[in-house]
Amino acid sequence: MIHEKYKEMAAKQEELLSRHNEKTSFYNGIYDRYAHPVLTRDHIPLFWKYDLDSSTNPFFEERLGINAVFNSGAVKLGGKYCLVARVEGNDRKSFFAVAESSSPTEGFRFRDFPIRMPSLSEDETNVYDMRLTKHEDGWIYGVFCVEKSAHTADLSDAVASAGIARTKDLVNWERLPDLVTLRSPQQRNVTLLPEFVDGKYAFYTRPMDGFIETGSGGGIGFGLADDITHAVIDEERMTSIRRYHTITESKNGAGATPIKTEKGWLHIAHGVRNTAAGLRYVIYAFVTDLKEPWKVIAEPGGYLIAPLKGERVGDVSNVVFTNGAICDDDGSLFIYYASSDTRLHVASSSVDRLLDYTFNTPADALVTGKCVDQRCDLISRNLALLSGK
Ligand code: M1P
Repeated sequence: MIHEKYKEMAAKQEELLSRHNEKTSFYNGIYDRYAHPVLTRDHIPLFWKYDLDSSTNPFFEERLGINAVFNSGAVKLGGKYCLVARVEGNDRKSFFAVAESSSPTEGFRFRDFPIRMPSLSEDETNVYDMRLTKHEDGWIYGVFCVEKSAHTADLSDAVASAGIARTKDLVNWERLPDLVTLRSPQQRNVTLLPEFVDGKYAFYTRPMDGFIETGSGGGIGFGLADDITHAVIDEERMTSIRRYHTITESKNGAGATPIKTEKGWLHIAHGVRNTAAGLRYVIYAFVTDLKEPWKVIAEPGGYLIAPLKGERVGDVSNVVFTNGAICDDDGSLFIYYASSDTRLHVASSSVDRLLDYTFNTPADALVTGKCVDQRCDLISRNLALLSGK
């Protein structure tokens, strides 16, 4: 028999799932924020966590709890906004699950089952942060981080690589061999461009010396692979590098799959800096050339999205992170970003707005004197306008 508590909890969850999500009063002219996260652990179907049978679960206890729902790949499929979320169990293991809605900002519901991503070896301890690419070859690719134990005395020592799988429906996945980067020992935050470059599969990479430290890995790289079924990259050209005293000083990694615009590939990435309170992750934007996508042609200084108010607190506080955005045919843009490795939000904007932002926001001048010059220039022009001169 179904436990009597189930009905009560299902009704409560239904209120959450059908809740309207309105824009907040936050304003910067670039994007809008929303009152509620689009996915949280409370969005997880009850039947993923509880044994509903009162004879085997008389106290209606959670049997397989869920800790967090966060970093999500995003793609529009069959008219639906589909998110492939990173779902983390109480046991710390992450897996992927599809939540979909006919609205970009509310009403996301998980499909009945999570994704059963085929493993390539027994050693694959964790998978997370899938970037989805609708490629011109006809497949939808998921590129994600695969984590394995390094089998050293230090139990936290792990090896990260870029897993690749492809699908047509987000249900059935064909796992391909992991990306091999001949000159970088580890990879995280790899994303695949939707178009061939010189007839090859084009990846943005994030070369790393170790599991946590990027080390000599200078930021976001770019590399080409002849064959996606055995993807091997030799040279990684650095695209967006880390710089001293900027938002990317500690780490610089790709975010959402780049969006093609008339002016270039729009990137919504993440930068990390260190503070006395630990790492701070923010989201920033830049544009690369359409013909030579390894070349940055516009990069505004500073961040696009930083953790705000309640977003600042969670399992890994002071973090915003994105690995998915959806651009509609009318140019509306929805950036799905997670806060503090705990929940998923949406910010809405448009391609026009973000191109205006990326091309017309001054670049980081790198030294304080020049940054003050930039600000004084803006003030002078505004004061002249205000005084009618
Ligand atoms: O905890 C913050 C983020 O840390 C990692 O990102 P990066 O590789 O840039 O350090 C990822 O594990 C990401 O999932 C996580 O949100």
